[in-house]
Amino acid sequence: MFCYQCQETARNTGCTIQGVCGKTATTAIMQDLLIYVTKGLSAVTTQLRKEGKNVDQEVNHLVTVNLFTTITNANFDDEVIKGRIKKTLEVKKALYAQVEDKDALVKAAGEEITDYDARAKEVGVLATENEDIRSLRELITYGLKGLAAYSKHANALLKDNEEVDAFIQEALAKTLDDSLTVDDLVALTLETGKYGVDGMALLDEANTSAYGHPEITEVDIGVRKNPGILVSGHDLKDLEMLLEQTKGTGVDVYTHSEMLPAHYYPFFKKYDNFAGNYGNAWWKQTEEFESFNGPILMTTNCVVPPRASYKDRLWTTGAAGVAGCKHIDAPYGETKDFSALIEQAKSCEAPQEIETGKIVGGFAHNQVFALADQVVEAVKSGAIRKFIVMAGCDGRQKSRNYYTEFASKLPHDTVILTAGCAKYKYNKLNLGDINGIPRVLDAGQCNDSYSLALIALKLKEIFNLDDVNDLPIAYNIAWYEQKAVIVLLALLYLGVKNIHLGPTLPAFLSPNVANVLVEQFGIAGIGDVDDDLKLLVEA
Ligand code: FS2
Ligand code: SF4
Repeated sequence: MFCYQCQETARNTGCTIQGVCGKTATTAIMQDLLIYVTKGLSAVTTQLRKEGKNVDQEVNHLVTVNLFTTITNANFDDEVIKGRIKKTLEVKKALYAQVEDKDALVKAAGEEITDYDARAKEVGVLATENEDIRSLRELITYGLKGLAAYSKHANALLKDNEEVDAFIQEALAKTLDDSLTVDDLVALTLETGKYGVDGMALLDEANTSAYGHPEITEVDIGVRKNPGILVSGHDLKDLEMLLEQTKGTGVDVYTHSEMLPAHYYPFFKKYDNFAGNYGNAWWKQTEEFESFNGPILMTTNCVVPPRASYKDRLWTTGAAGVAGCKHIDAPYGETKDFSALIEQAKSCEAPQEIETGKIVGGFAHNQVFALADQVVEAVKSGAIRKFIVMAGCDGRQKSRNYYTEFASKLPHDTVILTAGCAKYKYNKLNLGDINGIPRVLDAGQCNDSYSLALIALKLKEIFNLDDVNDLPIAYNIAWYEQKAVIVLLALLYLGVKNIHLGPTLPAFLSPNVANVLVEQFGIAGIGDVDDDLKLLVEA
């Protein structure tokens, strides 16, 4: 196996024996094959569109779920992955027959595969020999994985954007096209960022039209006395179905990690049993799932392969999967039946309290625009000197304590704008407020980085600036998995420069590709906290 798609990749070069994430070599190569056949299918659908034929929505959904399945910490179930490969090959074969100009297609489009193991070993990342082409192909593929995840959440709320799906497939097909040069692929990388913005806008529209606009909310981080179900991952539709089905059962529902922002939506406030947030970012789950005592529903990544002590309480849905854990699913638009999970909860003890108190969030674009006068006044008077965007992901590595230290040492006239699970590094530090504006403004999940971009664009308009980079905003972003890649590409597309990215730069950037990002966009890594504070705050 060879995988270097996430920030925790071994020695910051690549996982080769097994994943630091817990992915086995068998799972890794099956995921490579799933990506390969999905690219082949995408070549077919792209050609069909060129020939003026329609591609069914189910095919678009197959592509996005396939990509999502291979995101870091999403799926550890080989049988599920093999089943997806089989299904994809079948759909591809049927559609291939409809293509008129078969000569226009890459080999993968017409390829039939029977020996999965043998072929899987040949189609991984290292199959591309030129390291710059490989780097760009992977950068694009990872961005598309993130985009597919966001699309999938919108699709669950019955919102689709055919242009985004067509782009995902066209770009996937292009990563198999040997005629494309480094320059072509750099251009395709930026185009991926454009569709990243569209995909996040689609999800924002899907979430806010279903659940209302996030608003300032205090979220309890303690526990109640009833048995509970813990929901993690990013899928709000799953949460809605679970809350509906637990009404009046005496079972409380708590959020974990990236599900925390669900509390900010007006719609979910009507559920009396929606108790609060339990625990921290994804990587602390092995301890926190144990002490939670009740069932846990993983709606997406980030899953850590479970300890035996709570494995029978871990359930998955959607793209998430763990061999040996129960999985509940239903087609988009249909209700998932969580009754077995709820029954299990009733027989469990209430969660063990690990923290008490409250955290505040809900600062997505609509809420911040409502506070615009206050914010603008604070900037004009000098009460707020600078905003620091510290969105992104959290992770296990000790080097990420940098972000806690950075946040705690920020001068008192600065405000952190955040989204994603990166916030757990500083959202319980009680950093205070500036004239009533909290110093940590949490917009929501990683996809709500879109809100941060809208806020920046709004401030640019209010302050009548030509360039978003002239705003008093600095970017110190933490990344871990591939959704952070699409967020990064989206910010680059919007013209944001000088983003600091850490705790390490992606291993999949070859020196030449990293140079392009440095020269064209001023991308930089992180350094010493005190030096970076000077660089980001004083500059
Ligand atoms: Fe965090 Fe994991 Fe959100 Fe990432 S919970 S690193 O999936 O997408 O952020
Ligand atoms: Fe390694 Fe990350 Fe790939 Fe897992 S996802 S195998 S940790 S690079």
